[in-house]
Amino acid sequence: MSICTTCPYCGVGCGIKTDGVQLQGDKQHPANAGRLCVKGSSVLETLGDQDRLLQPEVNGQVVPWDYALDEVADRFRRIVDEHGPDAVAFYVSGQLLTEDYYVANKLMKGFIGSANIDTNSRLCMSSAVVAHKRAFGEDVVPGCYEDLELADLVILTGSNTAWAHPIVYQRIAAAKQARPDMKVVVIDPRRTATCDLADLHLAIRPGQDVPLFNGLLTWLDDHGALDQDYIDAHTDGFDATLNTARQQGNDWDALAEQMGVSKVDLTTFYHWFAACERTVTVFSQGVNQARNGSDQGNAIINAHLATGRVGKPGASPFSITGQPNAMGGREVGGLANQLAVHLDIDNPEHHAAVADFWQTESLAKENGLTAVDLFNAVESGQVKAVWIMATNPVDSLPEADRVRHALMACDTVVVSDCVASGDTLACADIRLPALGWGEKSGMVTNSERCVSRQRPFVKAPGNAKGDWWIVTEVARRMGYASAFPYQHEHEIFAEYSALTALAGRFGRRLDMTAAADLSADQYEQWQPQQWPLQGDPRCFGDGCFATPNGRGRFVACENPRVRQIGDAFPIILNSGRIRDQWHTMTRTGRAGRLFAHLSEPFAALHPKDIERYRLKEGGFVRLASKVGDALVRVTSDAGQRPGTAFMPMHWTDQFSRRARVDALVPARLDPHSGQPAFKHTPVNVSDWQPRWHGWLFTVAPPPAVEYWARVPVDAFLQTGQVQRYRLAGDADLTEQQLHDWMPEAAQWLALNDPATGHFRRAALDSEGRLLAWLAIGEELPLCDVEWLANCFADEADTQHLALLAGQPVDAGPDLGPVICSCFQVRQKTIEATVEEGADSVEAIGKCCQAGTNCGSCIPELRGLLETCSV
Ligand SMILES: Nc1nc2c(c(=O)[nH]1)N[C@H]1C(S)=C(S)[C@@H](COP(=O)(O)OP(=O)(O)OC[C@H]3O[C@@H](n4cnc5c(=O)[nH]c(N)nc54)[C@H](O)[C@@H]3O)O[C@H]1N2
Ligand SMILES: Nc1nc2c(c(=O)[nH]1)N[C@H]1C(S)=C(S)[C@@H](COP(=O)(O)OP(=O)(O)OC[C@H]3O[C@@H](n4cnc5c(=O)[nH]c(N)nc54)[C@H](O)[C@@H]3O)O[C@H]1N2
Ligand code: SF4
Ligand SMILES: [Mo]
Repeated sequence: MSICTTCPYCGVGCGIKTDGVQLQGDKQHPANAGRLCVKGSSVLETLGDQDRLLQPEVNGQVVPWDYALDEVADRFRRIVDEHGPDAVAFYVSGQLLTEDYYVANKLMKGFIGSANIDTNSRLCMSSAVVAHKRAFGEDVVPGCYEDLELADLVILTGSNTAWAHPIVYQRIAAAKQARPDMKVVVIDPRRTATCDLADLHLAIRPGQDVPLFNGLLTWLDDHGALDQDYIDAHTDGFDATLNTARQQGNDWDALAEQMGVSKVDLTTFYHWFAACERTVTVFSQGVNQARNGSDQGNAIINAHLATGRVGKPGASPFSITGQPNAMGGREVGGLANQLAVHLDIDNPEHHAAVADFWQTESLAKENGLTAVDLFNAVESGQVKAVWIMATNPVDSLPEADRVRHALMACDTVVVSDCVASGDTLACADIRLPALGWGEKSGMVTNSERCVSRQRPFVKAPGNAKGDWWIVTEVARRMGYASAFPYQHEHEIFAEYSALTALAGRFGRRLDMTAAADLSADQYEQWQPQQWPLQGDPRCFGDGCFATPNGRGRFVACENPRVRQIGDAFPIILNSGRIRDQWHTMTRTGRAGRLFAHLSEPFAALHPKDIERYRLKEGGFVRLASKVGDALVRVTSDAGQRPGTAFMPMHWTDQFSRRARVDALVPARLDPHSGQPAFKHTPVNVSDWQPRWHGWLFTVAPPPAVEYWARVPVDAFLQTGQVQRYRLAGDADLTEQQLHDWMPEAAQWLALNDPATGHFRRAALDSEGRLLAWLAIGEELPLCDVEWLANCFADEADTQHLALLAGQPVDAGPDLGPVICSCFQVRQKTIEATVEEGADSVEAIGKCCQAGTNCGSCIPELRGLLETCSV
């Protein structure tokens, strides 16, 4: 039987229909109407018990649930009694469901009595939250996805929409195809796949967003393009904001020069903005993750307020959320400086109302510690117990090595997670197995405030439990049983929905009250619905805001201080996402297919910088910042601004030797939101030339060498899943070492050529089945890694000669990297179709299927069309 559920990945929140074997986009879901990107359509491949955390563990011992829950409750109880409630903390995640999030927040703020609960949304959305609250009085995204289709101008700033929100990108692309007059502007220092849709790409210098939007305000004023009636009737603070914006003057040549773009491009952008009543500005981490992320958000909103373009069809600022339930977490109050249902901790009336609703006398009175400060407090010993749920701070917080040391030294670290091995899990005293996607049940809210169900369709593995259940059980054991009576997640959702009545009482737009009396059956039947559950799906379109006087607020945004780039760290390191991986890879890292696009950690640099710093394309680069270092491959990318580099955020110590980008990122925070500046880390780069390179296929952990990167292979031996390691090293290798890297085997194939430093080994069992394979050389040994992976899966005994060669005897030509992950179509195949006359994405699809399923590779197909036809 098929069920309808919601994709576990990004904040687009696509509906999925699946029976556990087949999976397709849900045609009825308003977010995607049946479409799915490559991550969504491959999610079934990431399921399975392999490397799952299946039993609770205390100090490394498997224990029954009762024991583990008592232990958590006792330790937290003891620390609170001895040191007060602020000596404990929760660190949670936008990947929790609304019900999980609600009970975690209720327990910490409402009953333990501390607001020391923060979430990874601090790293993600908190600057946008500040911007919304300052401008609108409430953290509300005013618009809907439909607005992107109605707009005449779509601005995508600090957003690699094509890779990070693919279905939103596809909706914009389809709208533009239907209405070719529609314009798309991308603002990003880097040329990304998103730029393929752009009529204009403003490759501004990193961090120049405030000057850009301040310039826009000035330009609109100079050209009589403000909506003065709207400003007068519905807003406060315009004059001061315009004055601040005007401080940089209106010399467009000088401004363009400062921002590193041409004057024509700059004024074209301003002109289009002035001309298009229907303008949507989508913003994401390039805006939020900055020293002045909150101001960057407000500078965008200022331009929309000044033209009356908020919450109207086709016209809105649109902060797009990252995680599947980033929005839900903000609704229930997962941030340390929010109460619940968009109310404020430090507002006495809000406080009294929530305390009354929860029937508690211990409701936290002051804001708690925000993510980075929270882990600083763990480091200093002020926080003595921390419970981490559904996030991986040892990889995703800035100064990640410090975070690891802080956790190692902390008295009590509890981690609830789905997987058995992870960099944060390795620091845990107590490990609690949580249900994952496909097993858990609850609600999520997407970027356009649409609340959808995640429904279970596979059996819980081992003893894993839902996060809400785990928190509820601990709450009961801490003495709060009467406030945590829940038997089923639907009771929690109904309670949360009822609580939103308080939001309405205090003039907030968040309204779920129609779901307050939801029965279990209605909860089961829930169809995706936007809040406010009743009335207009857009917010603030009438010019009435959630501020005390109902007026929207301009926020004067000072230009950032120009930072001198020192000789010690001359490159600005940017970081973010790649198309086929999700965060710390605990899910996407299980599907070999998702490594076909990009299989190793890398730093992308401009070809000029590669030359200047004497790096080698395809070689290795050591990056060092004030706080840490990394070792990754070099990618040449003419779309990088000279003087900048880009590293993906995904690789952890589980997947490579030293490629955690957050080991490099210093904890520089936006002063209003506490969000770290992940996009602008000063680093230096230097070449590393290993003495040898290699490939190793084995089920064993990686050998201790200078560089390794792992890709799981779709082949299983009795001892586990086969892994493919790319290796490189400096030290001489001995026969013994090579021997130690290989398993016990009945038969060996070996080739030694000490003259060229070339060694090959294949380990076979008594029936001739492949157990492990190794090749080492001064250059990277030639082999067909996909063919080799298949040799592990094949029952048939492969020819020994081919095995030693690492490729089939009748090997065809190298077809280059996989571009279309769905149909595994490679670059050379696509290029051949173009050379044979395919002149559009559709034509390529007809010839070789590429791009015809999820469409995630369409931007790359366009790129190939361009390069091949040149
Ligand atoms: N494939 C994939 N998709 C994802 C995720 C994933 O892990 N993988 N994660 C999800 C999550 S949680 C999030 S938050 C979103 C994030 O989605 P995005 O924000 O779109 O993704 P990022 O790659 O972090 O960064 C976006 C862009 O900001 C640009 N940028 C850097 N500095 C500046 C600057 O100074 N100004 C401007 N204007 N731009 C700048 C970067 O070059 C980058 O291209 O993605 C979601 N979707
Ligand atoms: N340098 C740099 N750093 C960044 C960013 C960046 O752009 N650059 N982006 C930041 C942003 S926007 C984000 S959102 C963060 C993301 O960073 P994280 O939140 O640290 O990354 P995830 O890999 O999503 O971690 C989720 C963890 O929860 C587990 N999990 C999954 N589902 C469940 C569940 O239902 N219950 C429980 N208990 N566990 C579950 C997974 O196995 C995994 O270990 O990274 C931030 N860090
Ligand atoms: S765009 Fe892709 S990753 Fe995001 S929700 Fe839709 S299918 Fe999932
Ligand atoms: Mo995020």
